[in-house]
Amino acid sequence: KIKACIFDLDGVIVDTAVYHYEAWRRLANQLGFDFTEEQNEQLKGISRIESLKIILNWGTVAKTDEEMQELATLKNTWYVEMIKKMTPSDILPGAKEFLEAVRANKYLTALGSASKNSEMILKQIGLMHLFDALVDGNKVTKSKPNPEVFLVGAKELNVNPGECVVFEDAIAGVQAAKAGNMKAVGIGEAAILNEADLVVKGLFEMTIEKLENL
Ligand code: B16
Ligand code: MG
Repeated sequence: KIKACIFDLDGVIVDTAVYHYEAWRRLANQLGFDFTEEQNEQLKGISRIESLKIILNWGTVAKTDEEMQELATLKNTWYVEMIKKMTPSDILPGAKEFLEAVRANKYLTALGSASKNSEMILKQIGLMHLFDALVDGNKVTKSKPNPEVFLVGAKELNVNPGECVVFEDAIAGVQAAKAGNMKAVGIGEAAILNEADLVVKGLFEMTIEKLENL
């Protein structure tokens, strides 16, 4: 029986991918190359430092670990400037309504995000109060598809992994949920998120009935 819902942040509750792309692109441009929106898709759900490594590889730019830390921090400074301007109008369609519905039906809720900026984002969009637990890049070390972020979420909610449903837009995130023995609802295209138990276009398509039938 399902007892808890664990939500990814970027791509499920808000579309911060556009801000990540703008900030990473600015960094790449500064290093003398560019990358496409299509390439940016591959960075979804991937941690900050792993993303940087992938981007540097695209530009065939080599940096030391120390330089990489500096570049990641610089990108984050630009990214934070952008997310500081976020408001509740940035919440993706149906996200707030579905969170409220699951809570009204006595399910527990947790955030399971790779982002180290998740608290600031949730505060900006005014959704902090709808989560019983917050697990993000500050609490875990292993990137999705490793299930760590979701397993810690289940632990904080005091439920078994088999009692959790994960909502994810990234392939690596769906794989993480399945690796953790959880149900996975993919947010996006069924052809891409084919490992999920159910795929919807957005949380606006989710209902308590669909949740109970998983
Ligand atoms: P930060 P999610 C992920 O969020 C993003 O999809 C990914 O593009 C980003 O690199 C990662 O967070 C880390 O974010 O730089 O803010 O720590 O989808 O796991 O909510
Ligand atoms: Mg995501």
